[in-house]
Parts: sequence; C-alpha cells; structure tokens
Amino acid sequence: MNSCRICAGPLDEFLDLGRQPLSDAFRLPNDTRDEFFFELRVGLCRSCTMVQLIDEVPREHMFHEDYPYHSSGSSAMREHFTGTARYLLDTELRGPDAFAVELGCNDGVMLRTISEAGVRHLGVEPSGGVARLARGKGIRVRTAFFEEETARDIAATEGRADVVYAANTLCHIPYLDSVFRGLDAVLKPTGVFVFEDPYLGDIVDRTAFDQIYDEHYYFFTARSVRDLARRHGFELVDVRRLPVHGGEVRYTLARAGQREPSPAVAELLAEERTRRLHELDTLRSFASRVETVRADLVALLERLRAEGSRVVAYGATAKSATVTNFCGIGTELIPFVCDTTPAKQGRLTPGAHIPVRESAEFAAPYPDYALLFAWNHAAEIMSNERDFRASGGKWILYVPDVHIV
Ligand code: DWN
Ligand code: SAH
Ligand code: ZN
Repeated sequence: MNSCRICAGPLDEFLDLGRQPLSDAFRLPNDTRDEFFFELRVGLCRSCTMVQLIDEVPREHMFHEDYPYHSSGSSAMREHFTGTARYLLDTELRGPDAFAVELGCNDGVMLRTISEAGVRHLGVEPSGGVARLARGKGIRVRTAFFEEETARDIAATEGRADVVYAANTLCHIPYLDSVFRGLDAVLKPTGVFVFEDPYLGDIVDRTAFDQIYDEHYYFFTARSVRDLARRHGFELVDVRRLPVHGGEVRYTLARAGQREPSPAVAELLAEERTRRLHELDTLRSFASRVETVRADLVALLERLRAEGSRVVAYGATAKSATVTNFCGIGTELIPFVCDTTPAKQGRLTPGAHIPVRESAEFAAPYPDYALLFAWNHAAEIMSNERDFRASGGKWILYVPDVHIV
C-alpha cells in the first residue's frame, strides 16, 4: 500500500494515467533519446484526505535553467497578477518597511507591481532562465528551491515577511514539511501565507484530468488544506474561488489563533462535505468520466482524419502532455501545435513528439479544426483568433466533455 506524503496514512489509488514524460520537457527534433518517463497515478489519503500523485519526479528534472513556461504569456494572467499584487499591497503590505516573499515568481508577473510600488520583496525561483527574466524587470530574486534552509537564510539576511505568496507553486512541492518549517521561520508572528492552486472541486466538476501531470503533485481542497495547516501550527482563515486556469482556490493561512476565519471557509468546507468530494466513490466516478473523454476525443479526431479534415492544436501546454500521452495522440492525428513561447517553438512536445510551431503558422492557411489545449485561456485565444472562426474554422474542446464550437 502506498502512503501519504503528508501524514503517512494509506493512499487509495483512483486514477492511472499511464506512462508519462516530463510535461515541460520540449525536445529538439534530433534529440528524443533518453526521455524520462514515470507512472502518473493519483491517490486519496484515507486519513488526511489529501489527493496526490503516487510517484514523485526528482525536482531538478522539472525546474531548471531551461524551464520553458513564462507566466507573462497571457494577457488575462498578467491582469490577474496585477490585481493580486494590488490586493496584497492594500491588505498585508501597508505597514512601514513591509516585506513580501513570493515562491515560484517565474518571470516576475506578480512581483513587478510590488516592486514598482517600492515595496521590499524577494522572489524565490529555482528555474534560472525565468528568474533572470524577472531580474530584468528590476525584481529581486534568489535562484533556489524554497524549503526550510532557504527560508532560514532569508529570515537571517532579510528579516521576516508580512506575507509569503505562491501561485501555482505550492502544489508543485512534494516536501511540504520542510516548506512549512520554512514558513514558520520566515513569517512574522502576524504574517500570512497566501497561495492559489487548481481546485480539486473544479477538476472533478470539469473532468479536467489534464491538470494532472508531473509538476502538479497535490490537488488541494479546503478540507485537506485545513488539516495540512493544523499539522504545522497554522490555520486556514480565508478561501476565495478564482476563475483562472480552469478554476482555482486562493487560501490564506495565519498562525493558529491570530485571525478570525472568514465565513467563506466554513461555507466551502460544508460544500465539499455535501458533494462528498473526499469520498473514493466520487473520485472513481471522475476517473470513469476521464475514460469517456479519452474515447470520445480519439473517436472524433479519427473521424475527422477519415473525412479528410485538417486539424492542428493550439497551445503547447504542460497539461496537454497528459492528454496526448494518455490518449495516444501523435502526429498522425495532430501534425503540429502552435504556441507563442519562443522556448517551445521548433521543438517537439514531450512523449508524443508533435512539432511546436509559432502562432503565425496557424493562419497559413487556417486548419478546418483547432484542438484547444490551452482551454483555460479560451476567451483570450478565441478573441485573438476571431478570423479563424470567421473563415469557417471550428474549435475542439475536451473540457468538460468533448465538443465543437
Ligand atoms: O502550473 C503551471 C501553470 C501555471 O503553467 C505550471 N506547472 C506549468 C504551466 O502549465 P500550462 O503549460 O498548462 O499553462 P498554460 O498557461 O495553460 O499554458 C498556455 C500555453 O499556451 C503557453 O505555452 C502559452 C500558449 N499560449 C499561446 O500560444 N497563445 C497562450 C496564450 C494565452 C495565447 O494566446
Ligand atoms: N507563479 C507563476 C509560475 C507557476 S509555474 C504562475 O502562477 O504563473 C511553477 C513555478 O514554481 C516554476 O517557475 C518553478 O520553477 C517554481 N518552483 C518549483 N518548485 C519550487 C520551490 N520549491 N520553491 C519555489 N519555486 C518553485
Ligand atoms: Zn494523509
């Protein structure tokens, strides 16, 4: 029996997405040997309810100099993080000599606004390339993995923080014991830890199984976060649902007894109880809907190929590694995928080896259908690519089910 990374309790496996590559390892066309693969399986802890991967990929394989994801690549996300920074400035960062720390600051999409407001800050980012992009914007960044040792060093050299913030990063870190000891070391007694990650409730509602890949180790809920926080002397004092990345929750943790929990916490906990989110049956029926999406998507792409339609994909997301490798979708069904990220262009997608081309090739000429891997950015992409629809093109989506728009 596998055991929980948080509490060592028994894990019940409910989904097996098979042999998978590193989701962000885009290879050069002549360099596809020695690809790293692992088993992508997901389990629920019977004791603390944390949903988590069963196999752990070594962190240096994922987060390094060439990590290709640039957070500033979407205008909707730039707006989201500008708003987040303003919120932190207006709430936690109002005191004299306020200090903010961000884990996984990537290219500085959030800290840019904090830095421009003249507020003391530090990003902690292990991926050297994106950390350099952030520094280029005048942001202070340490190239390091956040863990206890890093946090102690920050507290000793820079002082303690009013807020530690992390977006789409805490769920990437298996070793949360060390992270929480670090938070305890680096936060002021009244300081808070604010983090946002994909919400298990939305993943289940939308059958968004592509949120599951190597980098996403944990799938949080109010219940599992409340229990995790308690183990480390913290308390869940606020939750807020966010529309970004297909549905997330922003959690606020304070030291136990420091802040009155907002009513939203009890409300979300009650909702999770009512919908039986932490019961194995619920997660097993999610897993069976995942099988339906796979069958429907493959059947649609095969039918379109048989009819002679041209289909390309849009957005070489980390998420799409799970889709292509789980469904067995390769170049015979999708000849290429367009993406605006220079570090992905001219390369092959992990495992499936679909070439990544620049977005200009999307229109040269338009395909009959476009499979939207970046479905979480649908509004932005469909509005930028209005002419595709106007020319008779159609989008294929597979969230919450396979459909054409
Ligand atoms: O958690 C994570 C999130 C925040 O980012 C990381 N583990 C990795 C990454 O996941 P992802 O690759 O699934 O994220 P996105 O934001 O869905 O990726 C969008 C992709 O689509 C990027 O490669 C950029 C591209 N794109 C594009 O080509 N044209 C995006 C937009 C908005 C566009 O207009
Ligand atoms: N916050 C950004 C980036 C998310 S991608 C956004 O929301 O768009 C996840 C980021 O976490 C990557 O940049 C990765 O390098 C970083 N990361 C991974 N492990 C980390 C750790 N232990 N400490 C700090 N950052 C980490
Ligand atoms: Zn557990």
